[in-house]
Amino acid sequence: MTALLMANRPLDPPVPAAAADLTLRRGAARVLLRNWTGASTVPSRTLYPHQWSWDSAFIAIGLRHLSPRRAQRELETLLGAQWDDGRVPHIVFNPAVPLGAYFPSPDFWRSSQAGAAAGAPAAIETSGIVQPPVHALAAWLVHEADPAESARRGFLARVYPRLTAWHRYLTSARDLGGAGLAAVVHPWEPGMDNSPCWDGPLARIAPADPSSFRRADLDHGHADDRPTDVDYGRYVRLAADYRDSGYADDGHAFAVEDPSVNALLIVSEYALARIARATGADPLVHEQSAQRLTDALVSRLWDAEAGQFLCRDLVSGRLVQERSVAGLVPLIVPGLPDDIVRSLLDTLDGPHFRADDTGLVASYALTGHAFDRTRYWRGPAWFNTAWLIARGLRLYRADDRAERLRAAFLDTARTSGFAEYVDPFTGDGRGTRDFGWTAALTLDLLTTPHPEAVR
Ligand code: 9WN
Repeated sequence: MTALLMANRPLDPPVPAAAADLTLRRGAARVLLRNWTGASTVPSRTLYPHQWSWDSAFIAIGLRHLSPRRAQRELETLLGAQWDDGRVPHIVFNPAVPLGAYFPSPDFWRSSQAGAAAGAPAAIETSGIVQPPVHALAAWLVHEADPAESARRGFLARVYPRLTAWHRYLTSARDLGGAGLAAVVHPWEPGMDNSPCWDGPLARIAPADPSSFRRADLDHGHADDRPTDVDYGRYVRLAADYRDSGYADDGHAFAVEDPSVNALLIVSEYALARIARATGADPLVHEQSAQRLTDALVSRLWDAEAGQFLCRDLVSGRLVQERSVAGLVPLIVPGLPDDIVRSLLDTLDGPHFRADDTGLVASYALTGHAFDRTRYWRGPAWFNTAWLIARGLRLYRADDRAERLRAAFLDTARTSGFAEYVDPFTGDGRGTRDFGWTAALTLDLLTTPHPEAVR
């Protein structure tokens, strides 16, 4: 080749889109295969070496494209650790993992003993708190990936009673505000652990003595990406108090109605209606419950002035004046009034959330007083919330916007090595890498670019 021709050749020939997608798909599949433990998938081999509840739901949604059977198993393993009162624990511990690998460990939660009155399993150790109910949605999507295999294994018929009991727990024992919405009683429950939304409600909680526990997260995560020691002390205090009450759902010092948790509950109720119809049960009861929850979500948590949903602190009775991505997630809820949808779309693309350089959605307002571009849930962009918002955009026919978010998601998942979360301005990976739901939802967006809404 002549020097002239060499000089004209682009240094980095563009990789054709199809080839780039294939490489990304293979990378995502590799993460899911490596994180599989035989019965479920760990979010991260280092930072999170057990099974987490909402992670497993997102992971199953991706895993269904690799192995519908393994995706069913993922959900069945989680539901196998359900308590008799209906709660699905936020962590199911792997007994083969050393106690020091993650804190709080099984000897902290002591579920099989302290949770006995609430019906915790005797032979499996779990945490005693919960995470957002993405599971019925996941079960339906997993079923749809291979209805014949699902029918052969009786998948829907087996998970339906467990999912129904799970939702019943949330809408009864956790209706702490008395208006029909499910409340969370610990910042780990909504899955957005360190959100500034909790700063006010948490300020009332006295931190546990720092010498009474040892954080394992700092062995693998960077201190700047993780919660502060004082916040950790408060998490520990709340969890210990809950445990010492026998995991009873009264007298909570921290109780919040979160819009994202309730939006996911609504979407999962609609999924449960589909599951009911497919198994010969009554879908109506779930559809009515979804509609009641939607009314309560709008009347209790919509803030027209903010142009988004807010959290309600049940101890003070007031809305928490902090803008979190949790307030945009309800875009996935079918049947919202038009003016609310328009406002949500404006807020999504307004100064608070629009991270132009990456095209992703910040976890907390870029303009907020507590914004922090690296510390988790206080600003960084996450992939599960982007996936949810992209679904909401499709639901409300904002297809171009959904496509841009999808493209930004895939690009950043690739460049960040399937990071847990990223700096919203640069897309630089933060937290851990080869993170389960980032890989799983990548596979899902590559395989089902135009998802149908579940209603
Ligand atoms: C506590 C596992 C979990 C996610 C949460 C995320 C983080 C745990 C932690 O990791 O929380 O549950 O130790 O920080 O905030 O959403 O489910 O991936």
